[in-house]
Amino acid sequence: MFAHIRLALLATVVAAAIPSTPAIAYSFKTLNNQTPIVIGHRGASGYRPEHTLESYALAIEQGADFIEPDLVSTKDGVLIARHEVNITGTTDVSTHPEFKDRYTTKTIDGVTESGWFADDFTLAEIKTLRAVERLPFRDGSFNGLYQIPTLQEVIDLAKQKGKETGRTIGIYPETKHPTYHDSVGLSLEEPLIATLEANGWNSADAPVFIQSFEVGNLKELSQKTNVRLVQLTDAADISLDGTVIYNQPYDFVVSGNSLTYGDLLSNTGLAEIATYADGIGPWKRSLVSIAGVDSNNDGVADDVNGDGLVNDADKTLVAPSNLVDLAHTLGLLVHPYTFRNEDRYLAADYQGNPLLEYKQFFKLGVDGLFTDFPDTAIAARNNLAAVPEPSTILGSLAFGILAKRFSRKRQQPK
Ligand SMILES: [Ca+2]
Ligand SMILES: [Ca+2]
Ligand SMILES: [Ca+2]
Ligand SMILES: [Ca+2]
Repeated sequence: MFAHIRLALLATVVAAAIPSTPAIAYSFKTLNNQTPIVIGHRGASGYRPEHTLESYALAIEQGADFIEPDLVSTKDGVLIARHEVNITGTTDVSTHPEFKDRYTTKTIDGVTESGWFADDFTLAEIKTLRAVERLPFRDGSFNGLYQIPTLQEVIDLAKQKGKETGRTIGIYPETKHPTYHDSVGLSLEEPLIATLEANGWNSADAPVFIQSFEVGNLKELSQKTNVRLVQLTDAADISLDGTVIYNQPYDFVVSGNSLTYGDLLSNTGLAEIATYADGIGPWKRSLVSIAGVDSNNDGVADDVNGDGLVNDADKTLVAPSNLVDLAHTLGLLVHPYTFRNEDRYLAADYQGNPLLEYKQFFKLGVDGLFTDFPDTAIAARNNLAAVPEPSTILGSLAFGILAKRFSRKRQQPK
């Protein structure tokens, strides 16, 4: 009761003081109390064809701290920025008659697909292609303008922009399909480390995180480089009630290891990750999931907003998991993916306002996040940092003062 009155009194005093005091910096609950990083996912891929220098440059211009090249290998062993080995959907390769005979069918991570594949092209050939927008609901007006960059070109851009802006621009490369690349004799890890080494970025304090959905190659990398490593985790789906349905790292599928990504995100799994990596990159639904509505009882989520699609906009948030706290307790950074502005990716609770989603995740204490729209993430981060919500100021101030008093009391010898 006494504490309650004192809190109320403090709140009054603090509230009265607010108008005349300068803005109080938001206290991010990140692992190192640092401002969370914004990672330009495939660049600023909400605005430009993904994985082009133009997409990365825009991300940097918008304030991204890191740019994210996904890496696949060319036939001649050069690392280039593409999300898929299959380059049919992100380049104009299908319009090149000289490559007509390269059309083929391959099985990558157990999935059989047809098209044109990066590992059948030399870098010189890749350079004759131009990038196209992958998603039909995004701006296609930049189609056919931009080249496919190499990892070296991405590093050159980050360094050049770093000089121009006076900021540290990091890179966050992802090794795509390491098991597949090994199977075709185009292992990714060696050229990745060699390229980082050649650029003076093969060290723990380099502005670099290497990420992978597989486990084996990260463990291998942890023996070969001091660059910070991040274990990505995936999932197959979400059930109606918001339960995340986990699948497996592909190298586990191949080796017969029965553990799932869900197991990796348990306390035991995270402790294991902490032995070879510096952080985790979970799907955002492992932190905050969403539940559907099933009024027609067909077992699947309904199209609540009636736009003809069933997606995140038809679902509502469930209580956050304790994954951020679990990971932080083990010293692991948490960098969830992927944040996007379009309605279809936003739970109904946010009412189409992506800023609200970013703020929720920043408040959970994430150490960074992957976004297709770095400008929106930066706006949310700035907004949170500059203008704490009144209840947060009061709460943290009052709590801080009380905590100090109590801790001082505890420390006083009697
Ligand atoms: Ca990626
Ligand atoms: Ca390898
Ligand atoms: Ca239904
Ligand atoms: Ca809908």
